[in-house]
Amino acid sequence: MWELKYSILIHLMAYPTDRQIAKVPYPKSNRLMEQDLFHSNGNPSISKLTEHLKNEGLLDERCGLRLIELAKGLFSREPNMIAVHRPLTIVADIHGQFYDLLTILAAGGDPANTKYLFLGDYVDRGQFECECIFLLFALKINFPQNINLLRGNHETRQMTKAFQFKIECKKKYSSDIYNACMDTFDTMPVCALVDKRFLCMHGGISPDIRTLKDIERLNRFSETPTSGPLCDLLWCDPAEDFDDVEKPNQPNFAPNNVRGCGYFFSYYACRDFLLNNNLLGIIRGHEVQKNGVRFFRKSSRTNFPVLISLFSAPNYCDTYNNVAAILKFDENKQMQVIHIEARPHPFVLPNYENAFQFGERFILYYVTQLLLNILNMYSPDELADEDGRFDKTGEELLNKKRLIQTMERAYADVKKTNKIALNLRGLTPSYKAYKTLLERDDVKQLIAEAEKGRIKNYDQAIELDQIFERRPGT
Ligand SMILES: [Mn+2]
Repeated sequence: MWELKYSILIHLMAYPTDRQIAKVPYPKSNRLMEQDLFHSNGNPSISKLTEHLKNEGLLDERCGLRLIELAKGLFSREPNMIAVHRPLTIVADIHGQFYDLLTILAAGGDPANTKYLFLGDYVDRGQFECECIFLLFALKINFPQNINLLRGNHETRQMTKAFQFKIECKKKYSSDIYNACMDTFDTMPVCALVDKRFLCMHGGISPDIRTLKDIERLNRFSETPTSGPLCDLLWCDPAEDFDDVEKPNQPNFAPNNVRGCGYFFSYYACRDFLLNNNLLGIIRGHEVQKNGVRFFRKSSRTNFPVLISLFSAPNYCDTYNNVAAILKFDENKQMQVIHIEARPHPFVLPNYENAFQFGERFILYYVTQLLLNILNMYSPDELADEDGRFDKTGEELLNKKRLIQTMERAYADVKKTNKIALNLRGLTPSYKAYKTLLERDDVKQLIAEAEKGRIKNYDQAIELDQIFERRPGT
């Protein structure tokens, strides 16, 4: 009896009735338990998981770890280059945009009877990275033949630490969940061969990879190195003048100074690689596209684009205003582009802070402002002296005022950080990474723009965001 009353009390405390926006549902407060998620056959329930995650619910720690471990077992047994066949839906970068991933799965076909190939970059930038990982891993466990997940350049310790997957794991779960994810990322395959005609990877081709055998020979089971073929597959980009084949002296491979590692590859590098390996085209992700997809120059031999660049995160970083795309290959060798529009998602403060942590910086600033305004009602003479005589209390007040002035300057800075973080939305990585970047001229420009207001269009976003597309520390 007593217990029942107590639980009603908790219930009333947890759910106040006078909410500002009553139609917004409460996040799920219970953690999804192992026995509730997993069927008796050992597979997780996709519908239960999706419903729970969609409502911002978290998983019980053991439940999360079991999903990650089961997926790891499956990836570990796959070759470096997995063979996939039509019909097939190809999806590129997701970047923690869980609510858009749900749109993608609805548009791409039911995973129970549709083959999928994902080109990597499931985490970082967006704010629902754990949700993406749990759902994708659960799909892999249920339909291992249908769900193919390649590794992207963000599925590494270095990137998740500089961006925010590590922070998200620790805020929502624990270091154990983070470390288990990292060990699992180490096991993910890096390439896929579609119908023996299309080679797919996250970044691009490498000067160190001449044949498909070279891919099969790689040892992929480690943190992605900072150079070499494994790094290149995940990091390379097509050259800016890829389609301009008339341009003289184009190198096949040039160091990628935008990313700080990997290469820019040319049309000829791509064409030669395809020719040598009897392939029709390369399909890759890694770079945002305004309309979700870019078809590069066609080969005169095949009349088919040698390279297709795909991007599946709409309104990337809540800032780019881009439309995303997925590719559907049907039985009849037809390729269909499906565009994906961004959909609204729950609001999350930068670095997953709660309103009190975030608001504290504003409050500290306004409190010091208030105190200063009171002290400013008196001149320094008035504070230090009384009737022309030296006064100890006045001297102390003057010292306090100096201290508050220093505090006010510091709090003005952190208040500015708040404002910039809100204006930049998904563009800024963690505060920590952002602080070390503060001194750079291009970053100062970014911040000056962000102070003026929110980044509004695609061109502005892509220009300002370029610094964050680099490998950290390069
Ligand atoms: Mn990428």
